[in-house]
Amino acid sequence: MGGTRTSSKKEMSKIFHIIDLDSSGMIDRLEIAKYMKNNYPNFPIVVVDLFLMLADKDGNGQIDKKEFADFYKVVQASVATDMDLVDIVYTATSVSEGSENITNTRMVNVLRCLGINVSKEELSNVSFNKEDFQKEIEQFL
Ligand SMILES: [Ca+2]
Repeated sequence: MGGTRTSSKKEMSKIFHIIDLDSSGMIDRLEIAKYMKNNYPNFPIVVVDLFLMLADKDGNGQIDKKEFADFYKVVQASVATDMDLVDIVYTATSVSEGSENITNTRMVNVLRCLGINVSKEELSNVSFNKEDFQKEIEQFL
């Protein structure tokens, strides 16, 4: 197991450097969007934006290696299991949150990123597990 983890970490690092076109040590939306378009044309670009929004705590539009590692986990899982959009969005959100339960504040941000404007008060729950999340999103899509 340890060996596998090391090699996937190395592979991830290699990919990060490929994406980081200007070698700034950070990747921005354009760099990541370009890479995803070339390598994973079916991956929803809205999830790239969503992940940037979730991962980018200081709002400068850049993601670092650690944040990218989380994003890459989502990409790999979605490719391996052929997830649908709602599934990918949920996975991206929960991976970035480090929790399977998503708060309604976060849910509002996720929905906004998908172009859906709702207020916290309009949501039925204060915390969403996967099933709640799917129900809530499907209601708006
Ligand atoms: Ca860069």
